[in-house]
Amino acid sequence: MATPGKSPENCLIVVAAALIDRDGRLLVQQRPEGLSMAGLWEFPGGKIEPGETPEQALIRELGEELAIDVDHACLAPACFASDTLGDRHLLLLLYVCRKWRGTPVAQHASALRWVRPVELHGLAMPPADKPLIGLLEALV
Ligand code: 9L3
Ligand code: MG
Repeated sequence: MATPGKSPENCLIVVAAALIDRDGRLLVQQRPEGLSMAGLWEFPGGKIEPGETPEQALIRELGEELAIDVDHACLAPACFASDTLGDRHLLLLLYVCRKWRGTPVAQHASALRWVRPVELHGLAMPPADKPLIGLLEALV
């Protein structure tokens, strides 16, 4: 039986992208003041809105957050991780993307950084993003 406050609807699905440039560096952005987890470095992305597929949501988020244009075919599902937010569960779905149009410019984040996978260990990241570092090191 479902426990109040612990139903599947309480699972928030968030999509994010590991943008990888030609030198094998990854893009992370710093969450701005006023948002939860302010100051932490995350893979860009966000919540899926009603009616969106995960890929549509990620393409929209990358346009809104970085002003880049990504084709659906350039998003490769890579790995996932989870976190607990109060009485909610967060499921983070990470896609790898090596091709986009435009140059990423922070639209909401307080800063962007291109880093080598090994450098991610030295950044303060949201709990859901941390387990993805090792997987990305193997992948890049
Ligand atoms: N979150 C964690 N890692 C990420 C992203 C994009 C998001 N790479 C978490 C932070 C918030 C929640 O997901 O708790 C929703 O994100 P947002 O809509 O506040 O960006
Ligand atoms: Mg976001």
